[in-house]
Amino acid sequence: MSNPVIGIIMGSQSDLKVMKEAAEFLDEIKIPFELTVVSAHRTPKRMMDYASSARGRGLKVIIAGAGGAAHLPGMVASLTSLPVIGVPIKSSNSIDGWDSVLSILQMPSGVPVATVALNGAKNAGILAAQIIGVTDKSIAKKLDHYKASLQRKVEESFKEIEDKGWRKAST
Ligand code: RP5
Repeated sequence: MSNPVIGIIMGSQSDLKVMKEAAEFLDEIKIPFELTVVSAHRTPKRMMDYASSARGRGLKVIIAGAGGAAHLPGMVASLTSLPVIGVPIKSSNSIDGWDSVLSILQMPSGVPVATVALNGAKNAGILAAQIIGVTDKSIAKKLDHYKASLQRKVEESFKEIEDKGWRKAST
């Protein structure tokens, strides 16, 4: 795999501090991706071109992040049949983040966006990798290792607490 199979887009460069977590995960697991800024409001034609050419360019999943009146993920989902994962971002124009969450989450029937938590770009990267892993065994294996590492971390944390003399749970 060397051509990008995942597209990471965001409404503004100011979203990069959050969206880079998706890119970092994909780098870690070695899935090729492309990353750029596409604004639904400021560059609508670019958004339409990006979404409508995505499948033809070999992309399999799109991760789209936006804040405030976060229309990018939903509009991109309306223009492609690729799965779109939406990342609501608490941006400078967000009231409290709920505006971004609801703008991405509350899609009309027929046009789904898989919405992750506020600023949840890492989970978007993991979910995109899991979608690729449905048909790519080597990616699926790496994800199994990743999940096992999460389990190990929790096991280490409770052993550390118990070693400090806190009472052991019965399970
Ligand atoms: C949204 O407006 C962007 O996705 C960003 O989260 C927010 C603020 O953009 P800037 O004013 O920082 O460019 O469209």
